[in-house]
Amino acid sequence: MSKPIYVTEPSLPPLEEFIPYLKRIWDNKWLTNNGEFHQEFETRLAEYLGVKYVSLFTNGMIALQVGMQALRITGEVITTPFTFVATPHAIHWNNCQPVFCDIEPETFTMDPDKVEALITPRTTAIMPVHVYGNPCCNGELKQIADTYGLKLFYDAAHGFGVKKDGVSVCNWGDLSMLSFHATKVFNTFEGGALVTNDEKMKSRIDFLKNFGFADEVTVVAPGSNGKMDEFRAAYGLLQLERVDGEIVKRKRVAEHYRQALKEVPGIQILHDQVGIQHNYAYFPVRIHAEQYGMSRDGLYDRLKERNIMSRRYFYPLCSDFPTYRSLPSAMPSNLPVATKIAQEILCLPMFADLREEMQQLIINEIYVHAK
Ligand code: T4K
Repeated sequence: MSKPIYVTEPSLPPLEEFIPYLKRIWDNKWLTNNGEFHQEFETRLAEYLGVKYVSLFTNGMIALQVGMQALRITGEVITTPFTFVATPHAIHWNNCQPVFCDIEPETFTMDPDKVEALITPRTTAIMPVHVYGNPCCNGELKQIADTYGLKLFYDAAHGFGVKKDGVSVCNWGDLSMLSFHATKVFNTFEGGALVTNDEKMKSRIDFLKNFGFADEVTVVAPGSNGKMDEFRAAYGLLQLERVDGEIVKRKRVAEHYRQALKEVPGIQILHDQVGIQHNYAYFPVRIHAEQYGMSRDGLYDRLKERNIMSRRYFYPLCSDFPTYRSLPSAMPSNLPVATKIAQEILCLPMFADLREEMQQLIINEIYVHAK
């Protein structure tokens, strides 16, 4: 059987380009704790994103956890069930309670019209997710956050390179978290970042990601250890030079899917939004079983038999996991849109080096099962 086609495949720079960076790390024997590559990567990333400050992290999950501490979030946090489980887990690890809000049917992001009804005296923050890189309705969410004095902390794990009207979505809210996991548009093997335009927030985050140390003998808060090491910071510098080209290649893959699948009954495709520079992080489609002739799970299984590993991100909904399902906001009747989309969604393989003949295999298999 041929090699599986996975939902994603990381892009790596040529190994020989990384060797000089490794040599330098070996020579300096400076491996972590705010080394030269770490400092340079933070600066270059802030320039790339058009933001004031970036704090690098060892992964996105720790960045989320530390970001909540930095913002002093307590009590209840309004979030989306249609996300990777890291989002509610970060809330849970901060001894807070996630309150699940339904999503919009077009973008799958938090529905701002449903937020106000979920606010209680215990609510201190809203944590929306730019799921698949689709930007949330920042204007409405910010207005609600401002009106009720809530923090707005974006899980922008999928949002690298996404811009609205030429401005990175990482400029939105009090804080944004990026993930640089191997499966992301921009990867540093594992990695992540918190992004802010507030200088004081940047230094608070930097204390908190280094055990709370402000200097050699002063611990200002019960911090964690979220630091990115020199290996990944150096690799990130190299990746930064390539990422725009990778996004262009992803766009080509997305356009080919859209063109090829547009006539298939029951396959609903997401289109680019006006004014948004997308990153094509994922290629989600909705399978409408009656029109298509097969359920989402049916197609998922058929593709798998052909060694095509699509994924049902984000099924089950986070609100259906044992830790969360007894919460009042987790009831499926409160989350009708998310519940429906979680049953219909399928992420097709999407990565920069998805060759045309591989993509054609996927498209053919989808056609074969159509009514
Ligand atoms: N918030 C959101 C909204 C997120 O989506 C995530 C992470 C986070 C927060 C937390 O950020 P991090 O702490 O991860 O930085 C993956 C990733 O592990 C996870 O990072 C990601 N979201 C989530 C959506 O997807 P899995 O369990 O689906 O990964 P896995 O190992 O099944 O990989 C998927 C496919 O990718 C594999 O079938 C093959 C391919 N692959 C994977 C890896 C790891 C490769 O080709 N090479 C690789 O090295 O969770």
